[in-house]
Amino acid sequence: MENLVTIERFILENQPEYAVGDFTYLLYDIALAAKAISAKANRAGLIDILGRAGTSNVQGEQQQKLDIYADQVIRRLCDHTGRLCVMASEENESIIPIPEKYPKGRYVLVYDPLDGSSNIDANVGTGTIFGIFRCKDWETRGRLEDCLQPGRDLVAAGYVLYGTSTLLVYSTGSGVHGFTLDPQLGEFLLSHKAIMLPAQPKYYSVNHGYQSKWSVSIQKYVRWLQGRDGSTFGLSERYIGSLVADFHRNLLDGGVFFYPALDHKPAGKLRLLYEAAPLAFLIKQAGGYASDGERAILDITPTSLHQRVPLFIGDRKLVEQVEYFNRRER
Ligand code: AHM
Ligand code: MG
Repeated sequence: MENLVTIERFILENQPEYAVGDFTYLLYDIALAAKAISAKANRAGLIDILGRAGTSNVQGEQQQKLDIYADQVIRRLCDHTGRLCVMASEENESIIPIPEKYPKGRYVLVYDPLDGSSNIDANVGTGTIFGIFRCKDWETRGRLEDCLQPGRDLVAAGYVLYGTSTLLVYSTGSGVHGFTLDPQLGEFLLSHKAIMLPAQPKYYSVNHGYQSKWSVSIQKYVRWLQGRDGSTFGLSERYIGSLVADFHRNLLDGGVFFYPALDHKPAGKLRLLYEAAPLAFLIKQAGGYASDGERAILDITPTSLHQRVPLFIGDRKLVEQVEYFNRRER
């Protein structure tokens, strides 16, 4: 039997030198939040049934939406620990300050608490995405500027996939590592060490329903991915419509995921801070690349919290090819 390595032990043994203490515990906090969200997500249908059959209407209790629950769990596990100076979440219009009654820490947490939550009712996988920056100014309590940092300044990023099993994947800048939650032990165990993209990509992932809203260069790019117009590829298509699940599959099997600009959504749909930048950090660690179609996602400094960005992410040569098509059409 192989040695079992818990996420706690792995983080402790592999933490970067600067990260002794607070940073390590912050990753534990996120792992704990992931367990709580996973427990709730696994009971999503049941909770609804119990709520309807039981007391919720009579006592006036409202079942919380799972994405609101996920947001609150992360916030409450992280706001009082003295490890953070500020947080920002896709579910909150403004930054989430650390209350004055709690000590202020050195890190900034940005997160999408439950990405793809519209898929829950269909029992399709969802995910949490997170990124960690350093505070810009250690003297003051966190401000908006602390959150508006480019992806290249991330010190860690990761995601949790609530799928057939619950998986936490993260990087602190030295490889991408995955841990599967053993529901009986209640522990995340190392299951995917040092994940690298395979040399041969297999899939491209895009919502074809919007084809009529794509630019000319995206139309050409997709034909190229399909092996038409003289290209040598011929990739298969897979699209779940849940970013973490689509990203994770392509990370293991190789390929490219993209959510381009559309005629009616010129900046695409996905958010730079909570979705694109953390995943761009991870894909770089796995040997890949992420772009907005013209430049590296990691080089874009957000100007607002909920800024959207076109996203092309995965195998480097596939992502660079869309930059080439875009340049040619300009
Ligand atoms: P959300 O943050 O509101 O959950 O939206 C993001 C999700 C992603 O998980 C997924 O890649 C995308 O929306 C799918 O959008 P579409 O249905 O337009 O293809
Ligand atoms: Mg989202």
